[in-house]
Amino acid sequence: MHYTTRDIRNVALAGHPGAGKTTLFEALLHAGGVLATAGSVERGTTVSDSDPIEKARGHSLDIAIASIDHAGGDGRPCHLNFIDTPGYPDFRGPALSALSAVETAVVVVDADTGVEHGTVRLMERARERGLCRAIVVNKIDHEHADCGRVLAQLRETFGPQVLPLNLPADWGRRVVDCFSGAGGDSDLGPVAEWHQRILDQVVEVDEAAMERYLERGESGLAPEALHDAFEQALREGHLVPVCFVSARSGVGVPELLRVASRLFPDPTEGNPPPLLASDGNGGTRPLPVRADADGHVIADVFKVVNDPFIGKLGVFRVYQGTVRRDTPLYVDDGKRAHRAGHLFALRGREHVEVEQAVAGDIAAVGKIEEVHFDALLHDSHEEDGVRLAPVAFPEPMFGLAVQAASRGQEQKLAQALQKLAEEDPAFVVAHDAEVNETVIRGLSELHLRVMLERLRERFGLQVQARPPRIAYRETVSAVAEGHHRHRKQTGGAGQFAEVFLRVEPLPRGGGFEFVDEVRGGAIPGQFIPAVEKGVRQALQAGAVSGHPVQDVRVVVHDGRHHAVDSKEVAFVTAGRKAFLDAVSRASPLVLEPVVALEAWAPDAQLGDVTGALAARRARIAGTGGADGHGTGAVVRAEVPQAELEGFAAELKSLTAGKGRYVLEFSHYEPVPPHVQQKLVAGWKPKAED
Ligand SMILES: Nc1nc2c(ncn2[C@@H]2O[C@H](COP(=O)(O)OP(=O)(O)O)[C@@H](O)[C@H]2O)c(=O)[nH]1
Ligand SMILES: [Mg+2]
Repeated sequence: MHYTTRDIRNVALAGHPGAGKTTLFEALLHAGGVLATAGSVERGTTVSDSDPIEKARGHSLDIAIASIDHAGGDGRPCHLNFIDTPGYPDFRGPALSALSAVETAVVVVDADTGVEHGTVRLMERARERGLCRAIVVNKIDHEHADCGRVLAQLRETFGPQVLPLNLPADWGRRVVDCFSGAGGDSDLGPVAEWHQRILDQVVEVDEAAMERYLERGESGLAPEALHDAFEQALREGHLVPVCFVSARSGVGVPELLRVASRLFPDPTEGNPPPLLASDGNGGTRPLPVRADADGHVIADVFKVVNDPFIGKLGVFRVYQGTVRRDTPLYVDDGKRAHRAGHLFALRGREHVEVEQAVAGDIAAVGKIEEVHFDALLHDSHEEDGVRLAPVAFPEPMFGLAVQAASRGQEQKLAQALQKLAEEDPAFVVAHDAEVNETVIRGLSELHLRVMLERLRERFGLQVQARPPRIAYRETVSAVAEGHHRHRKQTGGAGQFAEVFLRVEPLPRGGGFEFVDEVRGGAIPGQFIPAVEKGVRQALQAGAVSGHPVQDVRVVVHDGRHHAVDSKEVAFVTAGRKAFLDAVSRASPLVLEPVVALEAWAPDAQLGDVTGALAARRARIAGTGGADGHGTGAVVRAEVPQAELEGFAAELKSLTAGKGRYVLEFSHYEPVPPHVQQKLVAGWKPKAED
């Protein structure tokens, strides 16, 4: 079917785990004629949860994309790209990247459990990203569903701009339109009342429409004027429409599809994408882009898939222009253009070859090695330096040091880890050169466990894993002077250098500054870099406990040299030792990484979990019955990373396996004195001259 930019809708399904996103995705594909029958999560037959590990676990770990071609309003075609996202915060890397590729986020809420912490978190992330938001209340067939209560709760939580487009009727056996229609009764009272409310809300954004509406009532509103006001209200968050469905029985699903085609924004109607261009001075400026199919190509890769048959696929969203098979594509600021050759539309794990992707569409391209998550694809050097504003991903802190279980597989392991890291922006692989150790980091123990399962499943690799070293740092907490005179006589030529310097603490995150205040050539200019080099050596190797020193300023202010014996190497040594001397007087501190942790546990075990965290030097930031329906409470805490060893197992045993947690980097903080003593005593600096 031929479609244009105006016919496209990009919609991400987001929400708390278990709300029914994957089931709804399946039901939409069925209602849209893509699937003859809808699969089920329980039987492992859905398009979205098609990965063997997802099937085994019964929930989504990654995003899935599929499109539906559907007759929209007025006989126009409609091309809907739906993205199903995982709800668990452990897998929020891929979920957040999906939000950067769509105009509309549909937050799915369970009619039984109501608003949950995942609901609130994702509504917030979608708002931050400038997306149009809609809410789908799912499971209206559920025996405990209480649609009236859930709607009230949604309006209480997110504001009175949350208003239904349709209403459940006959106790969830059908839905009635309350936006275009005004007659009849529903499970939530007379349809006319809700109709009035949503119309009032929509016309509020448009003064002219408002006036006509007040004068002549609804008949004063031309359909186009109402449509435009509706889009504006969505864009501004002045309206968050609600639809009711049962993904399981299919009630309300065709209606939702119709709402998406008729009322969700097309790529020209959503808020403009946050594209940035370089301003020529190392900074960036906003780049206004229109979803114009005839413009230069600007597309952003928001997902990388390593397909066993096709190889590496870059899934991209086109913001401007049209990508054809023979379009030359530059990746970021690369010099050489690539020809796509083949373009694909996605349906879960399957790919269908397509001719082109117009502005606003989502498609995939294979066989371009340079493609990576967040790569910008463009067809002209004029767009060099353009980027999509980065998504604020959490910095992963749950680490494991890994090693191939059998010898000779190191190379294969490195490549496999590289591939996994490409697919998930919250999974990183680092090499700790000092101890020659490969460290993987993710958001939780579960996150990494799934990655290890993937290594086994997809690459046939077994690994040994253990906790990695803690990335301690050192700093100083006072200003102090340091001095060193280096003199060495070996046979004929000697070495001489003398350095006076001062160290000063910088605020946390201040890094390192080096200042030259030497007057009158006491240290000749050409030797200053040597002094800095020596200081940097000590910075790297550590001064008191063997960990890199940070957040210090070093001011070199005096010294002495010798016309013949002063050499670069002499000043390197003098600089290093003067620095160590200064640090030893500057009340040095060992810093440790502190993580922000969020743990979920059944209400009854909340106290035990809080206690277990407190015993690990945690500062509890807050606790709460997160969803208020007895399905779990949440604890937020700041905990030194070093104290978290074994916490996964402890949480599991305290909560009979029901507890979960995720963590991300928060900040560095001094260790308690007894820990510092231990770390300092345990360090043996390498013997040096
Ligand atoms: N009763 C009922 N159960 C549903 C409905 N939609 C989903 N479920 C069930 O809710 C559970 C979670 O569904 P799933 O689609 O995996 O949720 P997700 O985590 O949001 O993707 C599964 O057991 C589904 O069968 C519905 O409309 N009605
Ligand atoms: Mg799911």
